[in-house]
Amino acid sequence: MKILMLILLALTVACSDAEQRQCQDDELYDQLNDTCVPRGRVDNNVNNPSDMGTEDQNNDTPDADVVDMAPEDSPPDIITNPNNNIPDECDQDRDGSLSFECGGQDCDDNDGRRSPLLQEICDHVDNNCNDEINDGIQCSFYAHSGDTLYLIDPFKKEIQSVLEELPNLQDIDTHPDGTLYGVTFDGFYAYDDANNTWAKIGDFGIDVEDPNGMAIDFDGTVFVTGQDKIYTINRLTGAASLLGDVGQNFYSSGDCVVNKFDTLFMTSKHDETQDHLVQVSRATGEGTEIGPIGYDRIFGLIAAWGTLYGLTRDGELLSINESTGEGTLIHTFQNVRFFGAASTPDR
Ligand SMILES: [Ca+2]
Ligand SMILES: [Ca+2]
Ligand SMILES: [Ca+2]
Ligand SMILES: [Ca+2]
Repeated sequence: MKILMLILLALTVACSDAEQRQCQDDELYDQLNDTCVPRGRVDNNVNNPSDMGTEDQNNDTPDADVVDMAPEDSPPDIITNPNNNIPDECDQDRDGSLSFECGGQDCDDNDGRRSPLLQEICDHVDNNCNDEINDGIQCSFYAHSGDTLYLIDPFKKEIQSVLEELPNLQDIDTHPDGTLYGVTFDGFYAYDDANNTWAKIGDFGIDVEDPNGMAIDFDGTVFVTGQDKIYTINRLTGAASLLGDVGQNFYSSGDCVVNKFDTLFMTSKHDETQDHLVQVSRATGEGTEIGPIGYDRIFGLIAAWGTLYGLTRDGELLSINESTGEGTLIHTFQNVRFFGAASTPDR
């Protein structure tokens, strides 16, 4: 009995396939009425959406909607973007916004980062086509010298003084909740931005030699680098614990940082000619060389908007390649000696 049913089923499928292949190129197979119909008339004959799906699978023909929207008499030389049916020549960057030439409002049809449909983000361009770069958004990170807290905009290359009384901070960083924390030689601090003051949370409790770098990861774990060691800090009490030796003669030059992938980096001054970028295990503190940066005395590292920035004692702002360590000068701020800097909360 089972064998008989299988044979019948196979015959039915074979018969059905054979009938479908009989339709001409300009026809579609209408399964509901078991007949071939001219393209473009399928919708008139098929009322049940589920039947349309079956038909598509059995006939290997274009979707009925596509047939309706792209009739056969379309000019063959205009290619349409399958996502929005705008001719490619009118939307070269495929951001869904038409060029001026085609009557649209895309202020740059060769740049998908720019369109009146987009929101402004922190980068080097005017994303929303209103002729202003980064308007209406905050694109700055905190940095500090020995006595002044600054906001730095790396896109407009602007620096703004925020506070001029600091508790001898060696470095600062931002918790994912937005709170700014700092370390001095003798303890752990938090910035109270409502009152524009720094408050001490507590002492380290152990000897931490020359703590000159601090970073906070996405779990809120606070790391501090000092000489050839890395520590973690209890954020509620300030108490420090040794995580481990960084190893390989690495020696903290001035900062560590966690990027948006939670990778921990530090700068090392073991080479007298220049600082090196070192990746550090968040579990053991063990360091791995990434590469020479080409600049020395990098006292601030910042992860922000997907870029790793460095700030030097000579007022230089660098971008640092996370894969090679190579530093590129963005700008030199005059008369500023950077001691430390903080990443943005979302890195
Ligand atoms: Ca466009
Ligand atoms: Ca565009
Ligand atoms: Ca804009
Ligand atoms: Ca922008």
